[in-house]
Amino acid sequence: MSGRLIAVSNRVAIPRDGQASGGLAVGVLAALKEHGGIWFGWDGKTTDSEPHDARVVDDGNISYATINLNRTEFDAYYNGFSNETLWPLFHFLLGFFKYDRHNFESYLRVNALFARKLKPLLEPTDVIWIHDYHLIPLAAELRRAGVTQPIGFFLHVPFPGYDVLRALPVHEHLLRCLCAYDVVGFHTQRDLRSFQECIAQPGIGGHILSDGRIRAGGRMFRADVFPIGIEVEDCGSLAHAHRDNPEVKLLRDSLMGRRMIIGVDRLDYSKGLPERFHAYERLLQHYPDNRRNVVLLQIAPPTRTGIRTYNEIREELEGIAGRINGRYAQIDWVPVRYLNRGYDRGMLMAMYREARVGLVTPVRDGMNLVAKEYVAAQDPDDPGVLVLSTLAGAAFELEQAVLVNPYDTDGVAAGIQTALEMSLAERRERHSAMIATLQRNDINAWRSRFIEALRHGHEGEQHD
Ligand code: GDG
Repeated sequence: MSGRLIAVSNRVAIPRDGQASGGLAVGVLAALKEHGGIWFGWDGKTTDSEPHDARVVDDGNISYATINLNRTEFDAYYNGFSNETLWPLFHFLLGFFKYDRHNFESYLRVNALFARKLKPLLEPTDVIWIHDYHLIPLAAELRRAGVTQPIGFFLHVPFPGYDVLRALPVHEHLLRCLCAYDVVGFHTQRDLRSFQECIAQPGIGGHILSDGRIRAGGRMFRADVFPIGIEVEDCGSLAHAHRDNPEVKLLRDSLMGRRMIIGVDRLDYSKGLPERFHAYERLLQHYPDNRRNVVLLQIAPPTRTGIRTYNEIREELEGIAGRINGRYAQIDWVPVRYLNRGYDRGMLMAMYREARVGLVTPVRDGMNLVAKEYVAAQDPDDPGVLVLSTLAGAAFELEQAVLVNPYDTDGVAAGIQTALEMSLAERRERHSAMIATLQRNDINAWRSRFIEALRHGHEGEQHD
């Protein structure tokens, strides 16, 4: 069976000339190029009136179909239910979790709107691939509208165990929505096991069959693990190509031989940034030889600025960085360089390569692509060391990183010290093992496996 691919995500990343895209966009675009199809989603704009029908822009065999959203509805669907309810819940961070049933109703209405605007664009042989927690009810809405094509869902964030999920008053509703898919994909075995645990609860009554398929809600579907990867060679070559970019040179010169530790994260509480800054301070306290000799470069572009918690974490970090610099800085050395902005992808890769340590310490993360990009961007002859949180999905694959628990301030400080002291032979050995893992499971393997599962899963069986 072959047909077009219809990718759906909250935002559509339309490629812009001369700008390298990263992460999910690369995988989705490569899949769309191979199969032809549509990328459908929100255009990033809001209106005070009724949203318009999908506007379609064609580029070769790919069409970008976008809609706008009503401002009030968007606020409740995106800032409210998606990011103040589901995001903290799925990251096990109940201290940040809020629930408001009006936001949930908007979430359902926006999903119904997506279904209404997408349906007229569909052809009978299409397969539909829906991305992430913003759109969990979309398949159920499409089914209600009579769509019978294969529909897959990939969750980019972790899936919590039942004892966490049940904090959400409407958890059973969402679990039933997930049963409307043909394939549900997660980053790790752990997420899959949590999902199976939730689906098997009496309120849903799902049965896990011996071949891993699930029977629930009068349907049969597959849930499986598809760990997202990266374009490994591309990271390395971008890093190399941007080596002499004037800003990269400026960075290199400014280090004056000091060793750099790099962190790159959206400014989000799940990324463990305050904990990381505290651990770096502990490093300077407990291993004083590092004073004057290391620099922490933290790049943290702001996101979700419509949500108060995100502005609070920004202020908190500025406070901690200021305190560390106030306590330790000397006339010619500032220990923390905290940059609250984003950089071009090539420049980012080159900065990864300049860093002796990649510090990736989320308190919870679905996968974490920065960890993988950092490894791929290194010079294989003189690679830096990845210090990685055990609570990131990437830790299940990158076993040769220095693994740390982000809540253990002394442990992270010790992990950074281990990385800084590591011999060249050991750095090379760990790096080449991790590169082999990344190559085996790159971004193309991820999207091919998912689409294969989606097409295949739909051929044999349907309803039980
Ligand atoms: C979600 C899940 C999962 C960051 N700063 C800049 C920049 N970035 C790029 C990185 C990387 C991407 O953004 C971030 O990806 P992560 O995976 O680290 O984190 P999330 O954004 O939270 O992504 C996560 C992912 O989905 C994929 O499934 O791994 O667990 O939370 O590619 O390089 N890119 C540029 N400038 C920046 O300043 N150009």
